[in-house]
Amino acid sequence: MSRITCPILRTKVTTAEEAVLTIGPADNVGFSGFTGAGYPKVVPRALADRITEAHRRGDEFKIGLWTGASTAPDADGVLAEARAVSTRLPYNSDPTMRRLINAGEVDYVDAHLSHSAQHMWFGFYGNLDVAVVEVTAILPDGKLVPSTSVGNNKTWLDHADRVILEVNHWQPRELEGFHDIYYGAALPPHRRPIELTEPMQRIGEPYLRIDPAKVVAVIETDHPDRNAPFAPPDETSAAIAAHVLEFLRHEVAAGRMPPSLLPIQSGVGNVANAVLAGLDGSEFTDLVAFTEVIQDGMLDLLDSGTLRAASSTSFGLSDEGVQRFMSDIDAYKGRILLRSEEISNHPELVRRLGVIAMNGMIEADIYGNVNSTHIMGSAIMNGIGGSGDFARNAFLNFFLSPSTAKRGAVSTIVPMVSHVDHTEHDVNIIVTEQGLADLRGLSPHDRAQRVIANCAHPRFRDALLDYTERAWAAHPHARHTPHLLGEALSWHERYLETGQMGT
Ligand code: 0RQ
Repeated sequence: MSRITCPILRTKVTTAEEAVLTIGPADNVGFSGFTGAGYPKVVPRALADRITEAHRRGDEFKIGLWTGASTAPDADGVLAEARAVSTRLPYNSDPTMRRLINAGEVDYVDAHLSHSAQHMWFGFYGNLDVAVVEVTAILPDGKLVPSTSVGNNKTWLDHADRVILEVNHWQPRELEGFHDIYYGAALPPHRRPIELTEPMQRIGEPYLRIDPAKVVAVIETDHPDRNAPFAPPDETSAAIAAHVLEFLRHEVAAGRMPPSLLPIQSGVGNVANAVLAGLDGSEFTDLVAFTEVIQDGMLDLLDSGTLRAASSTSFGLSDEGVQRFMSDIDAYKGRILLRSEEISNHPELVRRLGVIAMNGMIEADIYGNVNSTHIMGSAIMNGIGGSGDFARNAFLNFFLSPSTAKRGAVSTIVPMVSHVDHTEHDVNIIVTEQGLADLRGLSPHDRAQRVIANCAHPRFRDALLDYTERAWAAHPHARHTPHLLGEALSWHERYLETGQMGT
């Protein structure tokens, strides 16, 4: 059964090699894709080949590459290898692309994901020349059934001059009905409230709209998403999860949230997955997620009934997770809703719903500032992603990390973070395997004591206390967040020089 039943768009079926001829040097290209789901599978390789060929002839050819979030080695990876990208936004986790960004060869705009669409609408990024969007099917009236992520697809399709569609037969046709695409956004000063008051409320339509006249090519593919495996929770991530759970129980007992909690958001990675696994074995039931990624841990929660339903913008599953989802896809319908990322991460909605945000971090400092993005202050890891959208507007936010990194050489609790993504004003709870620091309502003095006592690894605790006490003593007239400015980042410098933060 054909997946392309729109007569006009049927006539545009072609090959990836033909399609990429419509992409020119210096074009800005908007890809679908978010956490390895729903990205275009064949155009990136064909484009990389075309650009490699142009480079061989001595021609200049680079594109600006915009996405929903991370893609995969066969999208970001092949284009990075071909040196085909001049600018990249708003989030990347591909190691080859990361290397080029850190080498200064690719300009990277690391934006809050909820901002990326509106920054495009405002004109901050320039013109979008081409959108390359994976879909599950094209309906007779030209409407598009989205695939396993929505991300920025609506914005790219609305604003691009030209559109290339990849219709992926690998994606289950039954995905129709899993999406809610909101078409009510307006620019200031004409903005209206977004009328979403329940996490699973539908406020849009199940399909993406497209002007068929803009479609320059339609390609049929049959390729899997990235589907990265998850490590089973180890002792450290299980300990972090246990602290989070104990704290949630404490909050319910204190009457600050109902027994079924408030909508949960969980970031990417193994620690976040371990927290979800912890919830699965717990007494909590009837939870709901208002999040941006559905990873395996969330499927487990949906299967066991711990989670009633999940609103997201994307999947981010392992192979095993995909098999599980596909084999019982009808049972998930109505319990999973995929939205555009400007809605899944919308500050207005996160604040209204009272989301509990749980995200990884690279390091936190004694006063509670959090670095989510940069290694030793300079090298980008992935990007801020949705962590700021959720954390700043959440009812409660957690930042999670082992207390050490690099096989114990690095303390993730430091005197001063080497880059700030989430300021002390935004950060509620810091958790390591050592324990949990609830910073709500505390002064910087008390925050420092609590972070060091509860979260720092014992090997670094005395040095952190010593630093804090000396900073306090050195500034009799500046005792709000006192620092020893010459020493505050010396732990990072020492690591760069010796491979160890400790003395
Ligand atoms: O590097 O593999 O080269 O050794 O950082 O660290 O421990 O594997 O942790 O996968 O949970 O990622 C913050 C990066 C944590 C992630 C971050 C090194 C460490 C390793 C990764 P190696 P781990 P995780 C939803 C929300 C921002 C976006 C976000 C992230 C690598 O959670 O990208 O939250 N968050 N989005 O060795 C030096 C330190 C270090 C360190 C870790 N202090 N110093 N190296 N590492 N801490 C998703 C989206 O928005 C799409």
